[in-house]
Amino acid sequence: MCLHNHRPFAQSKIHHLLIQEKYSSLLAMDDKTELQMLSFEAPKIRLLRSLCIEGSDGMQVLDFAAFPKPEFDLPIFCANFFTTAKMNIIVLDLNPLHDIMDQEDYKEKYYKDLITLGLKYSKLLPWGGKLTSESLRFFSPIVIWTRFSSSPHNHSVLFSAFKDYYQAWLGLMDRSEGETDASQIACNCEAQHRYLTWRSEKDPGHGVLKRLIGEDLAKDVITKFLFNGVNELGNKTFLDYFPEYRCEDGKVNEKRSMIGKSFENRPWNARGEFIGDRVEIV
Ligand code: BLA
Repeated sequence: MCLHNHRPFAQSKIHHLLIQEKYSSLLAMDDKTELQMLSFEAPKIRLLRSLCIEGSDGMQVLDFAAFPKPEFDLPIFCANFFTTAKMNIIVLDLNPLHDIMDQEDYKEKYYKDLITLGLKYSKLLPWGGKLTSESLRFFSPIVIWTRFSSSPHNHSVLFSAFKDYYQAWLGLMDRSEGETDASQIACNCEAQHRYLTWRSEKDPGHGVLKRLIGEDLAKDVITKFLFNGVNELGNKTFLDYFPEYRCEDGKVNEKRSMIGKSFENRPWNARGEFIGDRVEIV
C-alpha cells in the first residue's frame, strides 16, 4: 500500500512535538517485521499517533488516530488499514466522541456538513459486511468500513479517502473552540476514556500485535502508546463502562462481542440517518 510513503503530518498545521520517545521502532520476534511508531501533540490535540507495520510476508498495517484534548468535543480521527498480499480490511472514520444515536445536536454539529463526503467514499468503498455489533457505537454516519482485494486502483481510492477525511478532521479542529465549563470538560474526558478503554480491551488488531511482539510488549504498546491515556484520563474500569462483559467470576469476558456480528449492509441512509436495527445492550 502506498500510504507509508507519504507524510500526512507534514501537510498539517500540527506542531511537530515528538512525545513518547520510548517507542519509535520495534523489531518483531520473527526478526523481520518492523513496527514504526510516531506520536505528536498540539495545542488542541492530546495525542496524534501512528503505528506502521511492514511485514516480511506482504502484511502492512497503518493504525493512525488523533485524540483531542478534553476541552474539545471533537470526534476522534481513526484510520485502521490492515493489508495482506491479497486482502485489505479498512476502517476510516471520524469516530464520534459522544453518542450520535441519542444526541442529535452532536451529530448535527460535526457530521451534517460531511454527509456528502461520506456518500462519495461509501460508494467507492462499499460496506464490508457484518461486523462486531458493539463497534457500531463508536462509528459515525460517514464511517468507511470496507474490505477489498489489493489493487493499485483500490489503494489510490483509499489514499484519497484518507487525505479527504483527515483534511475534514483538521478543518473541524481549526474551527473548534475549547470548552471552559468544567462539567463539560469532564464529560468529554470521560467519553474519551470510555473509547480508549473499549479499544485497548477489544480492538481486533490485538491478536496480530501479540503474535508479532509477544503478549507483554503488546499490552505495553496498547496501553502506553496506541491508547495512551487509558490509565490516566479516568478511573472507571472496562466493566464499569461495559457491564454486559462481566463473567460470573467477575472477570471480563474474553469474547470480542457479546451480541455477535450484525449489520450486513450499511446501516445509514444517504442523509446520514440510522436505518439499522438498534442493538440493545442489556
Ligand atoms: C478486523 N478491524 C477488523 C474489523 C473491524 C476492525 C470492524 C472486522 C472484524 C470485526 O467485526 O470486529 C476495526 N473495529 C475496528 C476499529 C474500531 C472497531 C478501527 O470497533 C474502532 C472503534 N486491524 C488494525 C490493526 C491490526 C488489525 C492495527 O487496525 C493489526 C495489527 C488487524 N483487523 C485486523 C485483523 C482483522 C481485523 C487481522 C480480521 C480478524 C477479525 O475479524 O477479527
